[in-house]
Amino acid sequence: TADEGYRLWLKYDRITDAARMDAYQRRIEAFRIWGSSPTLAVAETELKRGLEGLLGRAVSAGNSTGIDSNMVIVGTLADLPQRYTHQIPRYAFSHLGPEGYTIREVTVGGRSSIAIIANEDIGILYGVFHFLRLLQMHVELDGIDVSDAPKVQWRMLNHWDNLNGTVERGYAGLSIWDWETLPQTIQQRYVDYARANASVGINGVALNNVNASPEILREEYLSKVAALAAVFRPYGIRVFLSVNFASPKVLGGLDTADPSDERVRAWWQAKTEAIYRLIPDFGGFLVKANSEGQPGPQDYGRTHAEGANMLARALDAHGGTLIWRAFVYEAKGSDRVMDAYDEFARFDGQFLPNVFVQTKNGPLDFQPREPFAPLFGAMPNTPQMLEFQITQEYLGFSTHLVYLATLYKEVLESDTYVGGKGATVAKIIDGSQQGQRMTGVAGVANIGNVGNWTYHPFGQANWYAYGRLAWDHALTATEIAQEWIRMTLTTDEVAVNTITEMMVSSYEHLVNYQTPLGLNVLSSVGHHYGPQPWRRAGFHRADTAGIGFDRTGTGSNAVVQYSSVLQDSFGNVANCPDKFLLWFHRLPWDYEMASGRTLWEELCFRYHDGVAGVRQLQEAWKTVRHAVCPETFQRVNRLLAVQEDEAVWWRDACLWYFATVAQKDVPPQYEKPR
Ligand code: GCW
Repeated sequence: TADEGYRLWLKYDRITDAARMDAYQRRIEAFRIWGSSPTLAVAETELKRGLEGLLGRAVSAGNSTGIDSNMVIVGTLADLPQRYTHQIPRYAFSHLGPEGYTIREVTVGGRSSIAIIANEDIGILYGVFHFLRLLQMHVELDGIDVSDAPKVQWRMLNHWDNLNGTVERGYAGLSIWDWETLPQTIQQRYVDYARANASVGINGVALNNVNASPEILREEYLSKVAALAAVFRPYGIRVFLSVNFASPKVLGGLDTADPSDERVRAWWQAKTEAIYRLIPDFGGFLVKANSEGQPGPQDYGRTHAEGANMLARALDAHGGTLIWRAFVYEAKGSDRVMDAYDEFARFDGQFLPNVFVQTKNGPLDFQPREPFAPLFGAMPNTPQMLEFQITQEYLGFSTHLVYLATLYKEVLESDTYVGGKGATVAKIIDGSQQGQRMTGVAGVANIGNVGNWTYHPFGQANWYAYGRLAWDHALTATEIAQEWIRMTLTTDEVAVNTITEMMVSSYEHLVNYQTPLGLNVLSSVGHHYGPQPWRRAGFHRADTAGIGFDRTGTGSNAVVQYSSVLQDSFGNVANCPDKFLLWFHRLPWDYEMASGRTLWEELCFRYHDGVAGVRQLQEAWKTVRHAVCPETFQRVNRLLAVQEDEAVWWRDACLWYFATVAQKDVPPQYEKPR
């Protein structure tokens, strides 16, 4: 169909499985929502649209006929009549919090219905999306009893969208924000964006690039921002803005942006007040300061903490939140991966309570694979927001099929060993390990204004999976893939399994054909598209003697930023996992690997294996042709061909280059570089 892809995972196409359809038809005659609010109104619209689409008939928002049979009953604990809720113990609701919900069978006078119940209206909306997901996945409804609530408070998308419509590191067209026609023109796309986000529980969005234009704080832009905030509000989504630290100079005509200057403080206070007059539930500011040329407090001899606290104070008066990024590498020493920790760990406990420090998952920069950033665990008195990248800056742009849930899970499940075993990054982030009360996760968005939002049809899965994991980090990559496939592509069992296998294996293929064994930043300088290892010697350190970055005591000693247990494993070549080997160690080409191969042979093997993996994806995709829509089939098919071509390009460029440096030959069992 023409809109193939635009509807994302919210297609609600008529169910074709006859038995399933029959069961659902009998169970769902009508629905009824108690209470009224803008959020309940969008919940009702969604439920009606979903049910009518899936069941293929009109479904009335029944005035209760008095016969409570085969209904979908929806409402908050406060709004619903007692007859639906009295059977449910009150404690079942206490742990649901403001955003959680329960979906269960309720029986009144011997007649059974399904109830979606929450404490607050937003929980109802999330419950409705969950219910529709169950139907899309053909889940049995008899005896249903699910309860769910988010593990993390802020589940954010960060857009790196510029005001001129371009998107930094965006590969899906231009920005979806049409600043020119806002605030008057509200595009349907803004609404559908909010629906998609709410369907996975995303509740905060930073609209503009962290390399922030001061212009965003001009009044004309703020009225546009307010118009978007009004669209998102019923969906439980609050708007944040990235701000430029030098705004008081650029916009305010001051001669300084020094955070200790009274005029600067007053300027931010007044600006913040003006924002809250327009947007009473404004989320707050996101700041990239003293990083990659951006202005910041250090320009005036002040610290990150002083800069952040100045803005946090202005926001605090209105209940706002300040998110300060830890992505800094104006390398004091010779190893940039150490900088964020060196710069930030010492400020633990010095930030005001409404400040998040936002830290990328790894200590370098969104590489295909990095160990987790050692700041996680190292700031027990500071709320830390974990920043993932959904846009595939270093993972094949929007032309490679790479399912990122695998990467996200690897990070979330990494044990920091801070304060003992089991202190995973997930537990640091959700506050359960160190007791932070504010908690959050951010993902750098991969969407743009192309018809299907993400360009690669499987890019949608990364948006989806990010949202699902932000809500519940205990979900597995496999189950999330299956949800997404069933909702988006097909419910054919064999095809679902094939595509799941494709998705779950895809990440390792990319790591292998781009940066195996802990290598990183072999990509082209600037745009980061394709390989350019010959300009990346500072990262891989290859020469005739060997390859890898020594981060042990004989090198930069970055490994000391990790807990002692990890120092023993990462820092010890015999214990270091292969996947991080060359991240932490510099080794001779003939170093013998656990596989029995030499390091050089292992590199050849991995690059070869990565390409072979992409060819497996191509083969597997061919087998699901009958089960997915023809347009999507062709599109993915073509993209896989590009991916295969580029995987070969990566392998050949890297192996040719390393072979030259190492003065080695590629063993005959592996394909020779072209
Ligand atoms: O990965 C790098 C990107 C920059 C980006 C920066 C950051 C927004 O190449 O484009 O700038 O990270 O995260 O600040």
